[in-house]
Amino acid sequence: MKYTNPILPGFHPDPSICRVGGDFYLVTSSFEYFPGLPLFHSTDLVHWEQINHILDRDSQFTLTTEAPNHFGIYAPTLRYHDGIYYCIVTNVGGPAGGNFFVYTTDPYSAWSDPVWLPFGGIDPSLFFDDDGKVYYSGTDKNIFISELVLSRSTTADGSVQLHCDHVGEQVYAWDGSGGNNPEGPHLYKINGMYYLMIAEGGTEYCHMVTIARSQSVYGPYEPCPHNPVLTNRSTDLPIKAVGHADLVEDQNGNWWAVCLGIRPLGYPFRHNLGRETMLVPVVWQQGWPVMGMNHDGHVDAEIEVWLQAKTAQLPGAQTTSGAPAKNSRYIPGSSYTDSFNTTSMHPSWNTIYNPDKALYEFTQNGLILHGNENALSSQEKKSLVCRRQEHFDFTARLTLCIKNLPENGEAGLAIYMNNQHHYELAMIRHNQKRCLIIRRQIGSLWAVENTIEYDSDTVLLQLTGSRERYSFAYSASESAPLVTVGSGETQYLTTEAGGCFTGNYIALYAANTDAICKKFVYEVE
Ligand code: 6LW
Repeated sequence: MKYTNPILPGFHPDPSICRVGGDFYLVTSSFEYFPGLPLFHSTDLVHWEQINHILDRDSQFTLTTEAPNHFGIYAPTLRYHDGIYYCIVTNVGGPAGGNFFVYTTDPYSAWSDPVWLPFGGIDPSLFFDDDGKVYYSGTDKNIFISELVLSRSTTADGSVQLHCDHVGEQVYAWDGSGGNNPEGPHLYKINGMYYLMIAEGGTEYCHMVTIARSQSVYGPYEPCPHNPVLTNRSTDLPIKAVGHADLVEDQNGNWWAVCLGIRPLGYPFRHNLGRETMLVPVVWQQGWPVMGMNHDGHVDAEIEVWLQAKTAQLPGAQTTSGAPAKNSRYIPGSSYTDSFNTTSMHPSWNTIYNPDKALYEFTQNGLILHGNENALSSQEKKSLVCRRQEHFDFTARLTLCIKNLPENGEAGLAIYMNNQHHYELAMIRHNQKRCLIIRRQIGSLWAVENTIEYDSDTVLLQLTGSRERYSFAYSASESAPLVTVGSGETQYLTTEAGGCFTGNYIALYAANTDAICKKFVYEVE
């Protein structure tokens, strides 16, 4: 089997995976973006489809506006046990923060409201032991394990409800191999041994995965003699900063790890696509996992593996979900056109924070952005609908219509890292005139770099990305010629220049005016 990494391009960090029969499910962190926790399905581990968001309503979570790119929904773990799918996660920051899990019997449908757990820290994980006991592992400066006593009840309509009746003592089990920031633990039982796999080195260029094993769940844990079992630090490989992994065994007995990694623009390292999801083959030798195509503990961009012969049947073996098709799935990394003619939001779109319904309206005649007074630079709730930048090279086109544009009203198409780092092509009204402008903000520096008078209420705005530049152009209609307006360096909209845990988004936005988005196209070669 041959495949390329990433398997989920663009901002998809902290992947967690589980298998149910012939179906794999995978979830990634979402930070301040809403809905939270995109959920993916695959039958071959390489081709994924986004089927849902696990957190899709206010009763499940409230995102804080405190720290863009730093806070919100961190590092979930996805597990399946005895007919129930569990996703455990942390909402970081704000009064509604903390650790909780949600669950469902059908991953294609709505997930439950949260069951809150009284633990501090981040990166929670669940482990279901074969004696019926359930354990929580998490990161609170170091890695701890605690027992959870869960119970089930059934409501009058037959749906399952879960409760946490008791939590055990927090036992600090292993603090890793000496790297900074031991975090992201996952606990497994494999061939009768408990394995505790964690990330170390911070989610930067020294990131790594280490593992330890024990005969008892609370330890003592014996570190693997060849730790780190996965890292790309100090290599020339194009994928960097690999870590935060989760293991899965396919239905044919082959093992795999999903992990995060980044693809820098070039040297010196800067990355704009966020932390992406990678897939690595794993074999077991002397009771320890050996990862990577060449058994060297590295993640390659192109991987060819010779699987056990029986794996020929892997794609689509037996599907257990039998779930009804949803009309709005998304294949990550695909070209995509939205004609905005339905009243629901396609799963590739996000808002920032829990949406204020007064700011967006999905109608059959277009997406109406009701811009409030908060412009792009505000970290408060604003009228902004966005989707991940998944490729270095792409073209995005937005057909936008503003009927009545008040003085200082504006709407447009932006490449957006956060409220302090974005470039945009916008229609504005300034000194009683309608204009198109290019504005760039890099930290506390900002400038309007080009202004063109434009006397029509409809415009097509185009954004083109490359490793070097983000470039903007416009035209009066789809058939009219494009006019180049300007461009800015890609490297200033990178995590290293001013971001944190997230990647760049392509954003449609409005401030101080109503604007109708008629059509959006994301095109990759
Ligand atoms: C996450 C931690 C990590 O909680 O980054 O790479 C943090 N690993 O485990 C944010 O995604």
